[in-house]
Amino acid sequence: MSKILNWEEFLFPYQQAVNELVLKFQSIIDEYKLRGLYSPIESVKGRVKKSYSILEKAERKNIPDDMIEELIEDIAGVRILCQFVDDIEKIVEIIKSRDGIDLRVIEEKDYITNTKPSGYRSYHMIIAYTLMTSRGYREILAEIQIRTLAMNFWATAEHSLKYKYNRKLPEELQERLVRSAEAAFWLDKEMNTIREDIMQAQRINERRDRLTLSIIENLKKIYASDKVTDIGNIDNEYMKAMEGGDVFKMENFNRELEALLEKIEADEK
Ligand code: 0O2
Repeated sequence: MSKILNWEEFLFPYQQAVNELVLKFQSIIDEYKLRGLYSPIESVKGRVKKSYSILEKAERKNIPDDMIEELIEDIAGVRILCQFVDDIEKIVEIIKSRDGIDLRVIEEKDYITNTKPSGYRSYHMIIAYTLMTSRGYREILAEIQIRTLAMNFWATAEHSLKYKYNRKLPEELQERLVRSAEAAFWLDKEMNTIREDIMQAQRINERRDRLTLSIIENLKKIYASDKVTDIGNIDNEYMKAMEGGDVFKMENFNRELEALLEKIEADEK
């Protein structure tokens, strides 16, 4: 029988730590995007381990109840996904740059260089996160898992299968999983080699999205003005500028719209 009687209270700070960490990593993504830069972090999510899962791990590892907080490092868990293997190193640097500010890095486990026999690849960082509670500052252990989308696809599938087979996967399935982990890693390595091309394409797409929004906003303002008489001509120019999604043509058209808007504003004064 567990000595932890009030799980809600026990897990509360862990949930608070997960919420704060997810918010902080999400803000990093948002800031990169705002500055029109490529974000090494693709997405982030977190979870607090369920009480039954904590107890199962404690039993499996012979951890007494009063040592759970100290020895189970992944009660608070954050998972950071990235597109390319090279992004992992950058994310690790981002986390290390916060060392001594709002967290302490306790341990790093590189399961990419040291792939697990199962085929599992991921970079783990165990941190002590500083939490401000109603009773003052407190450090909470958390595990940050950093992996590519391909690594995550594999790990999620394997995790579900492990649950289905109660952690004892049939040998043939284990072998197939090891082979598919290698295939996923091959994909990661291939994508890494064409990283620059993919990133450039993504940057152009983002620029095109921002330009489209700006053109539509400018057109709205122009249409709302009673000073413009040749709307038909502007419509024609719009169709030509948007044809084929050429960013340079769109940029030129947007500059023309901005100049026209400036003239309208000057006339209205
Ligand atoms: P869950 O359900 O994800 O929370 P261990 O002895 O391996 O159980 P330890 O010593 O705390 O755990 O550390 P380790 O090996 O770094 O594993 C921590 C977590 O990494 C695991 O938590 C998994 O989330 C993930 N992980 C590690 N190995 C594998 C693997 O082979 N396959 C998959 N899919 N995930 C793995 P939990 O508590 O085991 O599970």
